[in-house]
Amino acid sequence: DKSQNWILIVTAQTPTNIAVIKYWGKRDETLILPVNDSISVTLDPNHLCTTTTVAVSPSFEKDRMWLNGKEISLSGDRFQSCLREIRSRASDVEDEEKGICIRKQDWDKFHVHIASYNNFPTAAGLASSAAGLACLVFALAKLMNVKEDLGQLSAIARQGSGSACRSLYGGFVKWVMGNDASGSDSIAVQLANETHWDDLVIIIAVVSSRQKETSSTTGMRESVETSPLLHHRAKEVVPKRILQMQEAIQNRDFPSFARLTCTDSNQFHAVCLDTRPPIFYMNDTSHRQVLIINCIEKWNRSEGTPQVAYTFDAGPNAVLIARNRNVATLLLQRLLFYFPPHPDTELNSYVIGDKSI
Ligand code: 2P0
Repeated sequence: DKSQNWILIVTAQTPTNIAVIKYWGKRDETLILPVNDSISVTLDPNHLCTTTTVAVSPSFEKDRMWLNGKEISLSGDRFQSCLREIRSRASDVEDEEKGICIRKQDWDKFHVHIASYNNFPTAAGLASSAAGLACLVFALAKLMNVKEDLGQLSAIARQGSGSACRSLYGGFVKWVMGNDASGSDSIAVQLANETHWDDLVIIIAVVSSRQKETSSTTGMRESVETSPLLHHRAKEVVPKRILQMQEAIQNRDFPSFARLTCTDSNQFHAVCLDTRPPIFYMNDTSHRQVLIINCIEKWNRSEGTPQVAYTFDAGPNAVLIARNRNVATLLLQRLLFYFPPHPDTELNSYVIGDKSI
């Protein structure tokens, strides 16, 4: 049957992002609405990113997805929410040459195939849902000719994974928590684009490639339920910090940026420790993390002004942000001194933002 014989394909690429003011805790688990605003920096797309190809064809019998070449289930609520939200906003798609015409109301009758690849080793413990879900939503939106702007798409990506909403923009991005119960105002906004502060060099030190023991979703649920510090943080601390961070980014004020980034990472881990039972994201390799934190704290004090910021997510890997290329070179030298290359060592460095270092 000739009318079955076409396929429409879209490919998109999305980098991951690193929070400098952390998201930790939801007020609505289904819609993924956070208890506080967060701010992140989106990495250079040449480094840690996801590439996703989505296709539609009348010959596809069901929705299917492959991750790094292996088929995975699409039955989860979060995937289904994203697919449903995108489908409901689809527009007409016509391609006269190929004889393709899909009417807006007919998108429900078509199935999609999705193939997603991460360009970084999944085993390195850096696999992040952020890039993946953002890329999926963006590629599907293009395929189905969704007219919504990036902010509205970010509200859909958010329902796939909270931090994913921030990966739709480059540069510095704020995820506004919003007030509305529907989540329509819980969206990402770009604070500054990728050229605004391009002196910064981000180095990710892979301290351990082990999978984390507590998933972020479970961890933050337990923190919301049991940590008094989380509620104090969300209400009293983060709102002020968000304003200060926005100002630091606007003014490219590295000392303030570094102080806020390090303090917020430490408070996020303090919330984890304040959770019952406590969550130790820095536990299994804590001596290395303490070494890295001490090394940077000492260095920053000895220079009289911060040179490097550190931040740790829900895993042991260190994300280090150097104020410029020269500092990044010195930082790599110091990292290599403390963690000399050895077949047994797990420390590798990914240099983001400047391939030549
Ligand atoms: C962040 N993290 O702001 C924080 C800092 C980890 C520590 O966002 O349940 O994978 O899918 O919304 O987005 C990790 O949480 O959790 C995260 P869900 P997500 O980057």
